[in-house]
Amino acid sequence: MTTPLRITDLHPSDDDIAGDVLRGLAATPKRLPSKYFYDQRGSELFEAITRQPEYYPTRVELAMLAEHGADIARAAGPRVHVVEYGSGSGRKTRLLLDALEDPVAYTPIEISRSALAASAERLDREFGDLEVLPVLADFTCPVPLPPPARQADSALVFFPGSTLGNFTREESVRLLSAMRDTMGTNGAALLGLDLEKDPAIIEAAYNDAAGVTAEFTLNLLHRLNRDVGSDFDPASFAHRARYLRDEGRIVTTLESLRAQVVTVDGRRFAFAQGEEMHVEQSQKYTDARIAALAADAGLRVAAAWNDPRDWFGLRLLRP
Ligand code: AVI
Repeated sequence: MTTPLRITDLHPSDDDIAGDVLRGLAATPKRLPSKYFYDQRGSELFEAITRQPEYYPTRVELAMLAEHGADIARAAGPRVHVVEYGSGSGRKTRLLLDALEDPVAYTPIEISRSALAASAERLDREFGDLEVLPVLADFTCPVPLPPPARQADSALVFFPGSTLGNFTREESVRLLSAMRDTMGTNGAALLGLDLEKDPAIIEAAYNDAAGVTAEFTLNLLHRLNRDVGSDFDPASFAHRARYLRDEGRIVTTLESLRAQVVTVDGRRFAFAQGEEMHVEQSQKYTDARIAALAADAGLRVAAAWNDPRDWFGLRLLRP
């Protein structure tokens, strides 16, 4: 029998879901935080989104990690301690770890204990020689890294999937600054970022024909009904995802299909017919936008890779 991996618990504070929902519904326009998409069903639906023909980011990024692995490894340097922000399916991590020269340790940082344990155990099984040091923490704050048994030359933060795009600009700068503190002065961060392109391609990616993204968005209401006792009627809301060209971002809303009242924790919130509640943004990037964001966090772009169509980019940021 294998011994379970030891998790370093930095005691992240629990989400105040009810408080966040009440504050969001009291705002004008109404909004709900996109981080609450990812309950178990939401995570499964997101995995299904990544397999839709219209949702190109995952496919393109996986191909890039396979294609540019040797260059990324050269730019990152040998004997790195890989620190992944969040834990996905592990497909991208596997490609990165396979490409790197003699990686010393792998630390996934996650706020969900079950997601953290699952991803750490999977990678531990697959990479027998690699030390896996999972940390239960909120990665939007600097995280003291557990020291590997074998000394690493540097830390490499890995944040794929263009997940940075789901944060506001202000939050992104804060997150990148926290990353800079976590990686140390000779560390780096490898980010996957979705690039600006033909708006029709982007809009299709967030409005797949099979309706998986719509189901993912509406699952938020089912999740809130279960976890905060709200009485949203998911059938009375519709998924809308629009690309705002001037801002280079997809904004996803839930549109109320009729005039209705939703009750949360004894408080009543009226929705007009056609009223849209903001639930997610997905920023798309240009080189100028990436450089400015990095600079605001005390980082610079040290290496860059794009796919042949310039749809998706990998960027290595250093202090
Ligand atoms: C996780 N995140 C980067 C995805 C995105 O593309 O913004 C979430 C998503 N929402 C709808 N489709 C995918």
